[in-house]
Amino acid sequence: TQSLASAIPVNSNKPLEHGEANAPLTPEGLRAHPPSRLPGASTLSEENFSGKTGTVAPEGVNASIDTLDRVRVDSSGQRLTTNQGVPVADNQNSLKAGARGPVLLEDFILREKITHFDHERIPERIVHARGSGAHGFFECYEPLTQYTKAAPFEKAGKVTPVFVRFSTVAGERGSKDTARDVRGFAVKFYTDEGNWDLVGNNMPVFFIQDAMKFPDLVHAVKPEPHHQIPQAASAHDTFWDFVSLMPESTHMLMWLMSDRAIPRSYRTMQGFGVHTFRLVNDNGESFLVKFHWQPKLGTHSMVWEEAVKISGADPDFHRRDLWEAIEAGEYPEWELGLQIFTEEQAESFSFDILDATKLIPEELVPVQIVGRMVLNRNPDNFFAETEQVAFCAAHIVPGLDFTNDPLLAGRIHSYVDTQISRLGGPNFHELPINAPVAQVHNNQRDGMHRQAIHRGRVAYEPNSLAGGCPFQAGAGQGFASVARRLDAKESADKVRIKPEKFADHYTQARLFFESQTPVEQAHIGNAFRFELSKVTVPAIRERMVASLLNASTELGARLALDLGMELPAPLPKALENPTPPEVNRSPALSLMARPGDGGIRTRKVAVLVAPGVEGSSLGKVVSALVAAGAVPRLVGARLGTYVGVGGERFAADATLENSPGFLFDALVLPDGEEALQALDADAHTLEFLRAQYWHCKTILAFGASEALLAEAQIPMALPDGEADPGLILADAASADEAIADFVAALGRQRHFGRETDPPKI
Ligand code: HDD
Repeated sequence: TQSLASAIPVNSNKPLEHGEANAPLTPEGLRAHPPSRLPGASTLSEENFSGKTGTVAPEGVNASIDTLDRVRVDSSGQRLTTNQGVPVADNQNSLKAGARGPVLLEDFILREKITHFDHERIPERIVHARGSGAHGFFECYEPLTQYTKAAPFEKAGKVTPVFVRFSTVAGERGSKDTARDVRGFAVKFYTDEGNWDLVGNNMPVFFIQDAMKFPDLVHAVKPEPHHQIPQAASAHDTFWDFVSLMPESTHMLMWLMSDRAIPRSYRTMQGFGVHTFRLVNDNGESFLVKFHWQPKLGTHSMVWEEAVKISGADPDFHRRDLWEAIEAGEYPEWELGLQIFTEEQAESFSFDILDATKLIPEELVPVQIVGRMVLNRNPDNFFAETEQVAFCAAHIVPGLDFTNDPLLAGRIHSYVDTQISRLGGPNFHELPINAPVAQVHNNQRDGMHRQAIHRGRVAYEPNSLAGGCPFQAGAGQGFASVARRLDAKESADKVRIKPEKFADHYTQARLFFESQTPVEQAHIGNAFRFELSKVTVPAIRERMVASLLNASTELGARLALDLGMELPAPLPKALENPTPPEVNRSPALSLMARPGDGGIRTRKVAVLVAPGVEGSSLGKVVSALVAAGAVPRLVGARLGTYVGVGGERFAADATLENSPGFLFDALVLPDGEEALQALDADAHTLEFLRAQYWHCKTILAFGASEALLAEAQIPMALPDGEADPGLILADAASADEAIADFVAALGRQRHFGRETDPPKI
């Protein structure tokens, strides 16, 4: 990335927008960002190694950082002032009439401080309230000028700064990260032709086909209005009442009940633009497109039981994971893939590409990789950046355009509108995180919190008094909508109806279910069972199962059994004989289709320590993990140093109490008689061990610690009698080999062969 610095499309004249001819912002003046972290140091998010955290981007790869530098504040070495810059002598005591007398109205310092505090909160996002953001850049691999004139795709190696915010949907701002939910995947590209927001999700389809239903959907999934229960959960009556009456949501429900809804990390999930968009080239020709983000680490998820436990022990699990990875220089990376196709192709598909409840199987239109996105800098301030960032589906740039997707149409309106109440007025685009790197010139004026100081007396166009400026860019340079209607044969009468293929609600739900591995299908079934078992009204459960029978008789029958109901008749379908699909299975829809490279970078491993551990094998495993880029943590009954039998010293920085097993990807049990006695006497140890096993994680047991496995009733073989590839026993002689096996097993992430329903452990 370092070498990219010279290729940056930094907007060297952004300061000129404000008339700051001598401002320090020039391409040469790109600021260096000193690493916040010493090499080899811990990456705990609680620790700061420099005065300011979040400053690890390689020098100059992010042009948006420099415009933000104009507003960065660093108070080191500064005296305390009021908001008017008046130095404050005493920040401890209010101004009183006598030591025990009343506080005086005159105390403007107290009043300013309290008044500001009283107004510190802004409304949270109506959906996607809980999120985490990071800065980074997009780099184009090859010019895409054949398809689009959009600035980021102009030439190979072109770098466009981005800010990304990941989120859950239903929960409030302080809710847990690991809820079963869709994840938002919103990318703001600060292109040199203005900002482009690709406001996507980690699932390629949506619940509804028309924005008209969005408020209903959100009201149904949010906590129920009378008692505000449950928080960040879809497992309740109103959600299932609504979706069971909206068969168009069936496909999305399959995704939501799959492990996609409980990702292991934001870094291990795909992203999708969902709608069909358009690419437009210099000749005005347009192509249809779907956007895909593919994580370099592969796609990995949690298991439900684990997600539930993590939400108690570390509600910030995903936020922490993203922060720590970036601070450690393990920059998360995704490749951007495009499915590009023509209107003629679209017309031949068995489904309608304007229907956001449908995806385009990769077998039909392959995904073409066109670039990569790297997140390499944490925000300096959560509120100023992550909370105030305003993504808007309406924000597109020349070279892109919308289609007539009726869900997208509502979004084009909704996002700008919501920012006006959330961010307090129409000037939210001036907040530093939202300001484009491109210059802004128009005749819009005034409004709450206006920052720009416009010169001159002209605020209209056409004008002669300002030489006609700012002038229209013209269709060649400026944004011009594609004139073509998607379907020229359609009449343009005003109607409130849907196209016919929108009525096929089940074909792709079936496609998704049939494309999953047996393990994933079992998890989908378990998730439906869990959620529907929380529904208190039997008629809702029955209607939902009746609907699911249309997608999969196997799934429907299983659920009827699991929920203790008679098998209902399938729900009548809106379209009895839909066009047969092009494919019945699409293996790319399985999470297992993208395991990553088998590496273990950033995986967290708990290494249990106690007084008298057998130290040499532990030392070896820790070194091997560090060498492979994993993050071993020494976990003891208490913090501090433990001495091994050979005098080795191990400093535990986590405890059995503060870091329970389910927070880790793998576990190492030490050898050593005295140590094992101590671990055995602590009930946390067996809990730890059982969680690791239940959640299908890798366990390495040295020497006599095998006895702990037996005590925790951990089976040594899989239910089918095969050896458990995730359970590795080592004696002193075989330590090296066992460590290599352990690293390889950890690379496979989970050992689902252990699973039984109900779980035995
Ligand atoms: Fe939305 C936020 C994604 C449909 C209205 N949406 C929001 C965010 C994401 C999405 C990722 C959070 C952005 C951030 O991090 O700040 N939304 C989607 C996707 C959809 C979708 C992928 C379907 C394909 N959304 C959708 C519809 C509407 C909205 C149909 C309204 C008609 N969405 C909003 C909103 C939010 C929002 C109310 C809440 C806060 C915000 O915009 O800034 O305008």
